[in-house]
Amino acid sequence: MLLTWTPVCAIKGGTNGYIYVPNLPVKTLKIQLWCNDSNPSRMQGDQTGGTSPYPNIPEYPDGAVALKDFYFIQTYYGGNEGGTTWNYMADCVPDRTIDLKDVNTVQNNYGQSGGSYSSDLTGIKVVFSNGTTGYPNAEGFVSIPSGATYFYVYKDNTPVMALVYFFAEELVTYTLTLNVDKTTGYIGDIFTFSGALTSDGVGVGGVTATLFRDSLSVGSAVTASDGTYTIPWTANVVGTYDFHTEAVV
Ligand SMILES: [Ca+2]
Ligand SMILES: [Ca+2]
Repeated sequence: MLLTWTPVCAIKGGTNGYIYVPNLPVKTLKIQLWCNDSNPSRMQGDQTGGTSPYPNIPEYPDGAVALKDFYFIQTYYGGNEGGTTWNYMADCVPDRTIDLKDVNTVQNNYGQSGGSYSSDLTGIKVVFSNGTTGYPNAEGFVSIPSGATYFYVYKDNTPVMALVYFFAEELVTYTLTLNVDKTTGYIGDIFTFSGALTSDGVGVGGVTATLFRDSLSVGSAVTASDGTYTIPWTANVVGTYDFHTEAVV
């Protein structure tokens, strides 16, 4: 589901980890890459040349600061966020304006190549201007707290230069609960498992919840409109088991 989202814009941060929240209705960010080069500052200004995963934002770093990068930034020279000639990816020293600082950065790093980036988000966190810390989910998404105007990206508490995409969509967090009417019984007894699938506290109906006894599927039910489900299980084995439910939304 998330993979079908189209980003509104992208920003490649500074070596101090700083990135501002665009002055746009964005709700979610995605950490795409971070620079794991031994000298990350030499890759500041590497804004384009690579193959972008999103056609509407063709700029993507390629590990080299070359003519393409220079011309790209030069095209937007003098622009300010919200102006007619503006491109977030050209703001390589992120500060909502494309001025000499951006151009000089590309010039200083011009000719650097072989830079490396990582998409391994282990240890990556985002600290927002309001003090909230966000941790990327498996796909790299982090909710932007309302009112946050900027953030810093860290890897194991060290600031990193990251490429971040911004989305208008809100990140939805699903919760699946499980209860049981009793925890002991005899062969032939019916144990009634129940719970609810919710998204940010609201029930999600029409989704199949599957009950597992250890790793074995032993029953399923479709959630009602309020997200609740009930799965009976008739004890047919002796022993102590762990039960859990799973749902694919
Ligand atoms: Ca480049
Ligand atoms: Ca700038």
